[in-house]
Amino acid sequence: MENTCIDSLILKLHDVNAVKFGEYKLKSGMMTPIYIDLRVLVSYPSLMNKLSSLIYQLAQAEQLKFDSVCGVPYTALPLATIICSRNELPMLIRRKEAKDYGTKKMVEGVTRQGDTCLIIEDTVTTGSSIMETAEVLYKEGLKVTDAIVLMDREQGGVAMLGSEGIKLHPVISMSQLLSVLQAAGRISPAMAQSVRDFILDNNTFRPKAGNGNLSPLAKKTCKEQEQVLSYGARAKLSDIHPLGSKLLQIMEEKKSNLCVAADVTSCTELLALADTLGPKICLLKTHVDILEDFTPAFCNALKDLADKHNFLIFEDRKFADIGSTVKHQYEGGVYRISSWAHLVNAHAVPGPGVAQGLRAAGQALGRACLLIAQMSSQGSLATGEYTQSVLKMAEEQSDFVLGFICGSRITQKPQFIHMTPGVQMQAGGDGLGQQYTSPEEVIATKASDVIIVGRGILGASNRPEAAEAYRKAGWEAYVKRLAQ
Ligand code: 5BU
Repeated sequence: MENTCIDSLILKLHDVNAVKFGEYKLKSGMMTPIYIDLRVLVSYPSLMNKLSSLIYQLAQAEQLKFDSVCGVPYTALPLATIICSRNELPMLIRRKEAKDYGTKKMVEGVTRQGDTCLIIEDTVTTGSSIMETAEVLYKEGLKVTDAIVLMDREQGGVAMLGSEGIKLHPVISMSQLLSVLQAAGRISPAMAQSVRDFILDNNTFRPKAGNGNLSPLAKKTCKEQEQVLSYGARAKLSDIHPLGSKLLQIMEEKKSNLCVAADVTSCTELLALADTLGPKICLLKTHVDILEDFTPAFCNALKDLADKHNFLIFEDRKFADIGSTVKHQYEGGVYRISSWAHLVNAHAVPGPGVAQGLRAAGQALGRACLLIAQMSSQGSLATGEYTQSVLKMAEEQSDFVLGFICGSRITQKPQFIHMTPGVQMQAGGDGLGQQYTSPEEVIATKASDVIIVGRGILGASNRPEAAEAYRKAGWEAYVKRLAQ
């Protein structure tokens, strides 16, 4: 393909405002300094024809083999139509919504089991729109091996689709677009650099969680992608939540990334545990609803111990309702959780309203929450796309969400704190779905920040000794990761 031809088309795309620079919000909620909107193309037929030709030329140059072509609705639909009409290729149309009468088909056109369909897309960021279309085609018994995209934003789409067995062929890359516009004096070098920085910082591809949902980010990936900062350095970040900063300071000072899961059923035992293990932990996690003798006085006593030993309290309440209800559950009822727990956690299933409801009660008190991005239990449904959506939700509400419950680091943004349950020195499970990973694996390999340990310590004959062993193992793994 002639580069000069692509260069002039890039300038034309800029002329018709299909490429814009400024502050824009993407479908994912992410803010971007560059916006690519190819929907305007339908108003420029000659440009549309040229771009369609380029797409088809690329399919030929790459010697792609396919039986039909499907454009991702809606923007790529007319592109696919032009390509199919000009080259007399069978086309398929993917419906966005099934008809509520007649055949209820999701794909229009003739589909034959085992045929290969080439997907055409206008712009790719994460690759998820192509994946959605591929999944609809798979259900019809079709194969998808390749996809062509007009504009690749270079934010992880190629890698994500590659991991799903689809090779993505971009006609125009973000790097090429920026160099051409900069060379033509359409954008300043500073603007081009700020977009490049944005693209580098916002690579959306994470390797999929695998068996048991808590599979590691490969060591290499962690080291390549992450700028490993110490807990102390992260505590001083300008965009960190104040409570996150406090927790990281405590971790640094006490040389502890250990959170004890104080799963006992008596207040007296819990308070005794908090007093003896207090010096070794950064965080104490409670399940207040398993206490058989709960009284409001218990909360005050626990708060005093948190002050005495400098740890934070995390009530593992796992809120999962609409905003209005979780607000009541958080600040009211018998437990009045917001009055004593520094941190709580929530499932993202209800949508952003769950964090909004918690924020409404907790923000004025300086509280914060963690979102559950993955779970340690076998067969958990919190994986893949769900985990990615949790990450986006946290990014949009980082004034109240300071991190995640997860199996391995899900974002390289250092302001988010990652906490991992299901930790014991010995691998294995508890016979009820819990799956255990070692402190070393969780911190050094999976690049999480905090180990949450319950029965590994509670079940030991000498709890303080066991807590010290976990503190030491977690800290040594952190030091090892910093040195990697
Ligand atoms: P264990 O005794 O170390 O297995 O206790 C783990 C604690 O963490 C326990 O309180 C659970 O309720 C909690 N937990 C978990 O195990 N897995 C998860 O995914 C989440 C919480 Br979220």
